[in-house]
Amino acid sequence: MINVVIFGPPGSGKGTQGQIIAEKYNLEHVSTGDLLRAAITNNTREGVIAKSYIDKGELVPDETIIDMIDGLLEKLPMDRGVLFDGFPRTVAQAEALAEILKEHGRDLSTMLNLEVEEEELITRLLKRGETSGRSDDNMETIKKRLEVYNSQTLPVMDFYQTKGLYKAVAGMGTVEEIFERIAAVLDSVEAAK
Ligand code: B4P
Repeated sequence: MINVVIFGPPGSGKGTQGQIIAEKYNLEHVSTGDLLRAAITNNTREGVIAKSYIDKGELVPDETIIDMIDGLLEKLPMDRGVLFDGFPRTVAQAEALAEILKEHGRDLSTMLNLEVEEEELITRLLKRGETSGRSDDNMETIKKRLEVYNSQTLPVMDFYQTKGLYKAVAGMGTVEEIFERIAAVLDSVEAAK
């Protein structure tokens, strides 16, 4: 059983690859972005908090995110691995994840970083914005999300590099080509277990 973090800037394909990985490796797909958007649709307490941050391209406060993940892990079957998509996004979240996994008798197998050029990220997100209806897929908010990624999320890479869990994956190309690269990493991680 493997537990995996899929990491990368906005538009790097975390959600796209996350769905495929979860299906092929039989993992629970936990996307904080999807959970927050569902909370907004359902107008829950978390949703009301999250909306004001997401609309501005800012990160939702760590406490809200960590509580959400902690509560969710309680409910997941112990015989299945988990794929974390869009989480952790700060070093505080990465530290909390390590604690939460330990409490639940799990450990992290690897962190996959999707590497994509910034110009391509903007192109992908603007294209999605034409049809997604997402309040954060517009030029102004995309620029803010990229700034926030560079200042608050990039340090998470060092956190996992130090722990020996970091794997870089080239995130340019077709969805299928990128998945093949991811599968090569995950197969070797599984084989080493
Ligand atoms: P997310 O939903 O995680 O949004 P994202 O970073 O933009 O990634 P997403 O998964 O949507 O896009 P993807 O790269 O798959 O978060 C949204 C907001 O929620 C954040 O800004 C923040 O405010 C908040 N939030 C979420 N998690 C949080 C946390 N842990 N802490 C604090 N706040 C949090 O793909 C983008 C597009 O590229 C898609 O349209 C896809 O079709 C396309 N694409 C994918 N692969 C492609 C390829 N190979 N070629 C061409 N296009 C491709």
